[in-house]
Amino acid sequence: GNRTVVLDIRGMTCQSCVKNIEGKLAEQPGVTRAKVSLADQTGTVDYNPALVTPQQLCEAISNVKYKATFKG
Ligand code: 9UX
Repeated sequence: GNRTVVLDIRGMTCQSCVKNIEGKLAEQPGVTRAKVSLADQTGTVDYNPALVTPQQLCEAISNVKYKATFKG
């Protein structure tokens, strides 16, 4: 079944950042839900572990502006 991971996302400064990252997460294989919080600097993602890993999700959204990590 699906799993949920909470990513720590550094570098978001506005709601457009939130929407950009939610869109990027949503287009990754196996992602069924992505909700990003500017206030918490997190992203909560439901995903199919047969199709994608939390590490891959972090790599998909990290760039010069944002840095995503996860615990575990
Ligand atoms: Mo908001 Mo985020 O103006 O890269 S979209 S800062």
